[in-house]
Amino acid sequence: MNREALMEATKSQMPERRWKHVLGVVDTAVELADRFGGDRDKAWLAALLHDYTKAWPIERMEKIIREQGLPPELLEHDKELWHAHVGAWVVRTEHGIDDEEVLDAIRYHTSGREGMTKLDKIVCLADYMEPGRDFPGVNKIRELAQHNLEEALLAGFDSTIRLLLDKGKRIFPLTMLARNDLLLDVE
Ligand code: DGI
Ligand code: FE
Ligand code: FE
Ligand code: FE
Repeated sequence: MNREALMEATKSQMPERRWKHVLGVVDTAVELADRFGGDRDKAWLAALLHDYTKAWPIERMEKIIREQGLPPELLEHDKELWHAHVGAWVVRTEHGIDDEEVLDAIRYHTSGREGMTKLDKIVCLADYMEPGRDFPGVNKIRELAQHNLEEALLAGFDSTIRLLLDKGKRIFPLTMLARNDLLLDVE
């Protein structure tokens, strides 16, 4: 499938507002790949597909998690986490995406994980700081991202963890592992 067709297929999964976000993440991820020596083609592809199932009905995602052997503990955490794992499964199944690095970057773009690859970091950070994003601390993240991939991403996870604490929500263990791991990198 060529780039245009894959873009059309992705656009058709979501409302216009979400598609704008995806295009922002694509541009930002490619920019970050150039800045930090990442693979810009993989960054483009992973960013395009990162929110593929974000707008899908919860029941449709739950069914895939249960029936396709995705981590069952996802079901005990915020539903916001589901689309990342489900998305990786769907783009492999529906579009034959078989680049494991790209699939991992999609799969871990929300939670992060221990030992994030450069591509994981680029996609996750681009998701935090694309031009359409607006939340407390986003400008600080953009500033840090001028020079340091890890410091910027750490600031992103810190803001998410604070938000989850404030809302009294559970924190997915991979997010804590990702955050602790990044902290070792920046010290
Ligand atoms: O899909 P997007 O909205 O573009 O962004 P995302 O995939 O990074 O989802 C972020 C949301 O997930 C954010 O509102 C916080 C929520 N969330 C819920 N539980 C967790 C979590 N995010 C992380 N990193 N870890 C969690 O445990
Ligand atoms: Fe997402
Ligand atoms: Fe994210
Ligand atoms: Fe996103």
